[in-house]
Amino acid sequence: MNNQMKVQQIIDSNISDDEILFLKQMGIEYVSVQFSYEHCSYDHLMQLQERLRRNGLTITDAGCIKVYKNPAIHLGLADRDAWIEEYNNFTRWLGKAGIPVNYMTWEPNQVLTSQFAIGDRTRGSVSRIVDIHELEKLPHTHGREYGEEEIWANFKYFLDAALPVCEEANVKIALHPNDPPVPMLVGIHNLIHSAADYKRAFALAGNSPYLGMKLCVGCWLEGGTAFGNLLEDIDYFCREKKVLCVHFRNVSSPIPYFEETLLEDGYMDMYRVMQQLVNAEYDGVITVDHVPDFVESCGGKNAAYAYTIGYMKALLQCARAGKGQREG
Ligand SMILES: [Mn+2]
Repeated sequence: MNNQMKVQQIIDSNISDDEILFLKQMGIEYVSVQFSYEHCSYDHLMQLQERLRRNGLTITDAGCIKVYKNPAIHLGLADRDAWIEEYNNFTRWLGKAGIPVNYMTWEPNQVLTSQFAIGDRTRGSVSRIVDIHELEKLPHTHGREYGEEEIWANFKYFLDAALPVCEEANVKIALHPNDPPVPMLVGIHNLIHSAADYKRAFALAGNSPYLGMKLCVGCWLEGGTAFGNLLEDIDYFCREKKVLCVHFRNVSSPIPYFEETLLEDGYMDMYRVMQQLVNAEYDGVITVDHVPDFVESCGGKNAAYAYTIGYMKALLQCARAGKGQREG
């Protein structure tokens, strides 16, 4: 792979031939694969990789959501060792297939959302809307409160079991922030809700090169200054070689309330974000994260992806031109 930023798209493991062609038509060459649990096997991974390869697509990273967003691992439930073993097996398969990155997001309840609806800033599209004050009213999801120290102890337990396998397989873990990034919701402390939490996680891993991040611009913007300083953090974590993937997304404002918007409609100037990534010589993958739903009879979600990917690719080309880089 070349040493410039690579535009990637997230796909499901059950991707159709038409969807593969759609990616090719948009000029996508790199993919991130979300494996459904029934596809979670070495044979399926190899079959999919071969099928994608024939169509000019390279898998740069992959994960199985049921395994990496797993309450037993995150909360230290009775069957966590069995689930960590499943996680480690997935790491081993990725290693054998030459895919260098597995995922982790410490979200036993997955991404929390108030509603998917047309908002004030979504131009008539249904999009994700979060009102932290509403989410704060939700009851505990796992019977009791899981506090900060307990969650970090569970994370350490996971690292101790997973990192040696990562080293052996030469596969890194890309840790995504908690979304939305606030200290606690539904009775569970959120492991990663700030740039400082990332530094704590990396220190806990003994600064192993096998623990890195999915730098989710959307989460950084949701959290605002409580999360960190996005532009400075991009520079810092890129130079530390901790950024394994970038999620490119804009929101209307920082919490307590935000709507996911078109890239040009949120409160951040996404060109500055792209310039900062180019200036920091980030050479990994960059991917469109969530997109609003465009009207169904005009292409729906696919139209929204095509629009957003095109916008992101144009920003990348402009930022490279500004730096005197050529299209790579
Ligand atoms: Mn993200």
